[in-house]
Amino acid sequence: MLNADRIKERARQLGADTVGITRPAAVDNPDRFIRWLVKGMHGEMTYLSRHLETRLDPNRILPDAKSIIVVGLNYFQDNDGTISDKGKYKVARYAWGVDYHRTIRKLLKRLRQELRSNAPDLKGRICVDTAPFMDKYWAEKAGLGWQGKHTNLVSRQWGNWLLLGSLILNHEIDKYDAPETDHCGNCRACVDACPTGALFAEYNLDATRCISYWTIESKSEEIPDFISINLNGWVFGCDICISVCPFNKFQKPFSDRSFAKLEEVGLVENGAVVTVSESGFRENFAQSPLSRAGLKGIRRNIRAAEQTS
Ligand code: B12
Ligand code: SF4
Ligand code: SF4
Repeated sequence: MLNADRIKERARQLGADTVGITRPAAVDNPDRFIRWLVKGMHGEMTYLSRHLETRLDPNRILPDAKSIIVVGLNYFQDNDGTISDKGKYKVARYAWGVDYHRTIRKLLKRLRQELRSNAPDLKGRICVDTAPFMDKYWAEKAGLGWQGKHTNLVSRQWGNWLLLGSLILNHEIDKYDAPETDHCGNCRACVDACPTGALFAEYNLDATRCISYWTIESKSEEIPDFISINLNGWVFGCDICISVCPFNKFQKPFSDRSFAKLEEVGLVENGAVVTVSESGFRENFAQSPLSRAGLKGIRRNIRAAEQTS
């Protein structure tokens, strides 16, 4: 049987800041997710409605799944780096460095490879956003934190700055972690701080009202007025609800260098990116999460932020 302590130690050596292990099972309260979809709160993110049964049961991702190892990587950094923090426009922190999908996938691939060398029949599926898998839900089950009222995972050790990835295995592990409990209490700082009302109720987010959705995911030609007037400089993602959380008193700077702010991010913060060519953008931002919106999307967002600045 695989040894939990050894797995955790190795995952930490490979770059994880926090690790937990849980058993797979069907997701509790699947109705919440289904209701959210039925109400159309996913907007253009139609991929969320595909493979619904798989998203609600990891055994459909890996038949005979026995364990889920969840890692969290801390990406926090202050605005005091060498690169401009006086830009006109704001980029969400998770997008300052190299795309975390690559970093976390690489870590989990290495871990899987090492586990396989001791257990040749081991099968493992890696999930970092791309699989139909609920990253925050499983991270809570594995004890990394809890889903706060802004719906993201909050950690008592790291605050709100963890990015998540999971490895589903067909092997038992000798110890499983207890889920973390909710520590939000009476606080509702995140809900009150959301400028667009996207957090329309505690633990409920309507993506179609969220700045992060409009500036990253939407392919719409223009940003609607009810979002533009609230951008306040945000042109890629939004960190408002996760920044105001009191559990950020535990935040500390990242240790994985891939999260260090890339110089190109300055081009977006000062607006100079609008003059860059398509090929220049592709080249400069190839490793960056900003490539998800594309140059067209970033220009659209800057136009919208400009209108109201
Ligand atoms: C789609 C998506 C988005 C969408 C929708 C966000 C959302 N909250 O669902 C948009 C584009 C808006 C978005 C934004 C962001 N995202 Co995003 N996103 C995802 C993605 C791909 C899927 C999430 C999902 O399934 N949403 C569907 C909804 C229905 O699920 P849910 O939030 O779990 O909702 C549940 C709760 O509300 C709960 N619920 C309802 N009522 C109640 C009541 C109680 C009491 C409780 C406890 C729960 C509860 O039930 C719902 C259904 O299960 C995940 C990766 C993944 N595959 O999991 C990353 C992910 C959630 N995103 C991430 C990040 C970093 C962000 C941003 C911070 C980026 C930014 N700075 O702009 C913002 C945060 C905005 C916010 N407040 O959530 C990280 C979060 C890490 C963390 N620490 O939690 C993830 C996990 C990616 C990763 N692998 O690290 N994202
Ligand atoms: S990311 Fe911004 S717009 Fe979206 S819920 Fe949080 S505060 Fe509101
Ligand atoms: S700001 Fe308050 S309510 Fe929101 S997640 Fe943090 S502790 Fe919970």
